[in-house]
Amino acid sequence: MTAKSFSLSLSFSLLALAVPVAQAHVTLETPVAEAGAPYQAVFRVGHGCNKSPTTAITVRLPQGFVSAKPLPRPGWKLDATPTAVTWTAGSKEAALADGTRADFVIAGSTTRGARPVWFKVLQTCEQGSLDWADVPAQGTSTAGMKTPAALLQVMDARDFALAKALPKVEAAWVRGSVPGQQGTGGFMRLIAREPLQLVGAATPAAGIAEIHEMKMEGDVMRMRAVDKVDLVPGTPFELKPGGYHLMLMELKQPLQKDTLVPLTLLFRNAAGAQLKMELQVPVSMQAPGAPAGAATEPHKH
Ligand SMILES: [Cu+2]
Repeated sequence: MTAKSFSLSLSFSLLALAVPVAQAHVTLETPVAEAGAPYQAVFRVGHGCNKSPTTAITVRLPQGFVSAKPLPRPGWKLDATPTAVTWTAGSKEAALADGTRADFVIAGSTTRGARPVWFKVLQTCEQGSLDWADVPAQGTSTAGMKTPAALLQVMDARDFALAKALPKVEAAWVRGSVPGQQGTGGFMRLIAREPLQLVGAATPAAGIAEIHEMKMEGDVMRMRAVDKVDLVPGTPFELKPGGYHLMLMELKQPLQKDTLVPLTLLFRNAAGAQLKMELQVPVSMQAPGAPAGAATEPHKH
């Protein structure tokens, strides 16, 4: 077998991985795991309940995740039963202010067999609570759900190896659009773990999704479609207004602020295998973390 035919046979392997990006949700730091292997569940909490500080986190332990050993958190009380783990802030000072990112960790193992495992997480705040417990009737898309459970994709060894190759996604957003607007942009930071190429994008929200590059040529800003961009391991690649971006055209309807848009990214690895990553990207009028009211360049096509 020649090297070429080897890479061709690999090019048909396709992996879909859903990665939630919405910042307000309770998510798993690493949403993929190998079946029948140790897995450290790191629950990431970044927001309170409507700005109210978080005072307790309860994780219901799902089937498919065993030998759970929660890690204590300084200043918080830990209660563990065979079915749930609760951390409770020991004082007002220990409570998590809205916008403070914190991790709650449970070491354990996955059981055998590839499947989605949903962790339901109750977030209790000084005022109110949020129960991150919505699970789709089928599939793994949490699009449109207000309080989705945290999803862990448990996969066999081969798929897991591919999934680990997918880049990390940070600060993803799609710019909202108004009625009649044909196109908009998608932005994020991609951090590759191994050499990869971003080779395409797709979304049910738009007829066409392309990778675009924006560049000054003399005094003129020009935009053109590119068929691939190289991602260098460890070097953040920015898709941002005024630079490389995802262009969504033939929008099927206006994209409303604070909704989620399903977005699929296609990558190719060094062996020629195609990897597919499915994201739920928040719609916003500005980059996440930008000061309120900060003017970002309108995306013109
Ligand atoms: Cu564009």
